[in-house]
Amino acid sequence: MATVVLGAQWGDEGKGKIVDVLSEKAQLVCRAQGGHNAGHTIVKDGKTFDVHILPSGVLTPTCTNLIGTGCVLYVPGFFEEIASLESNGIDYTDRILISDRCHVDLDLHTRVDGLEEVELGKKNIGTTGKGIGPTYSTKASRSGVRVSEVFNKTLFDQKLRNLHEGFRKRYGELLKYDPEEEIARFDEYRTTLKPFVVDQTPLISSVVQQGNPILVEGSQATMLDLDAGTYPYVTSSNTGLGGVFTGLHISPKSIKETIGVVKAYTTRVGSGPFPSEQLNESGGKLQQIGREFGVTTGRKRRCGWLDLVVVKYSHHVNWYDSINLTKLDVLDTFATIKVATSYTYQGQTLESFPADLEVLENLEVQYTELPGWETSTTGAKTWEDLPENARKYVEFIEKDIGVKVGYIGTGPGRESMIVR
Ligand code: 2SA
Ligand code: GDP
Ligand code: MG
Repeated sequence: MATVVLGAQWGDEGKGKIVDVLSEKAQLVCRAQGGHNAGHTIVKDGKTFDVHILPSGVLTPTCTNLIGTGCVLYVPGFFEEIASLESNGIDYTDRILISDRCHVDLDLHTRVDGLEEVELGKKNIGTTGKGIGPTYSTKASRSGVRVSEVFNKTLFDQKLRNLHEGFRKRYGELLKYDPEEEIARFDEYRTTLKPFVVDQTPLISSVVQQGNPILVEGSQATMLDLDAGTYPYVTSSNTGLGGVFTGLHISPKSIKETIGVVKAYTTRVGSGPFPSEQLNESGGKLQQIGREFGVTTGRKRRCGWLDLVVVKYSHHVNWYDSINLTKLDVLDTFATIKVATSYTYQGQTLESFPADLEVLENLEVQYTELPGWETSTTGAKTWEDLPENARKYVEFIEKDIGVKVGYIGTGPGRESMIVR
């Protein structure tokens, strides 16, 4: 049976932490979508680990970790992460697998990502610059390269030269890319990559048929989903529940629990609408106390109050069975805490999170003010450890969304978690 962990806002809610915690009970931890744009931080025994393409079960010795079909793989980045495991003395032998159907994120795609952003000028997406959009684009236009094709040198070289030719026609000299250099690099990866590559279908089906636990780790989040998110300010994969099925081919019937990870406030990195953003002292305080910096790019994350219109919308996209509310401790010093509870546009209350960017830019946000608790919750491990106003904050969220808050984060370490 599978447990699915999904980001409910604009990412960086703390998915890595709960996946690490839950991985102790999983046989297989799978990533279904995204690439090394993700940045999942795990704090274990006082040590901090960042993973990007590797699933967050890698630190759990009993866990096998799969980079599933719906992911895109940047091979040099994969080997860098493997090297970092080695330098930290983590034994990953036979525990890291890559689907042979993943698409390969090439340096060529990285170059194109940069050029697309430059072309957009002020309207740029604020991508991580990791080639994600161009890799999913070549996948959709059927000219991409799959991991299985890396092992057929003649085919791989030809496909890479063809891709280069297409982009050269589009960007000319600006491309500044030599396909032969990348081809030569892949001549070296070919043998080192091979042992990691599998056909995911028999692997997943045998784990499911034996009734063993699978944990699925979402990356990015609902509001960055290619279909459900704030398009075009999104990533290029389905970060919601749908991506789990296309990326891993598990049956909806085998999902036992879907956990939505919700930060106790909101952050966004990159451009695009963010109705509850606080470009003021409160936003600065959240950024500072929450140490809100991109794990992959180091960019400062934009910060604002918790937005329940967003979380409710995200619930209606993914249908959470429970919520993991994270970073509650970051709110410890606020005397009052605001929560966005509805939007109005041209005097009318909106029924749900709107699709239209024009509406998003011009809507008004209604907030409910709740009293803070002004007491430290850092490291709290039980519901009773929480001050009354913190419990009321959690209950307010539960009531508004209609989903139980089953897990509460009170610090970065895996032990700082309340399970209800
Ligand atoms: P891309 O690179 O094509 O996926 O960018 C498109 C948008 O998706 C956003 N995006 C992210 N948002 C939050 N966290 C992500 N991972 C890193 C982290 C981000 C970082 O964990 O901190 O280090 O900057 C992530 N990955 C993609 C991106 O900002 C664009 O808005
Ligand atoms: P992800 O992309 O959803 O995995 O989240 P990130 O790892 O990018 O960002 C979450 C950050 O918050 C990381 O630095 C975590 O170590 C940290 N974190 C996670 N949960 C908590 C929590 O409950 N409290 C605090 N203070 N930090 C947390
Ligand atoms: Mg992150």
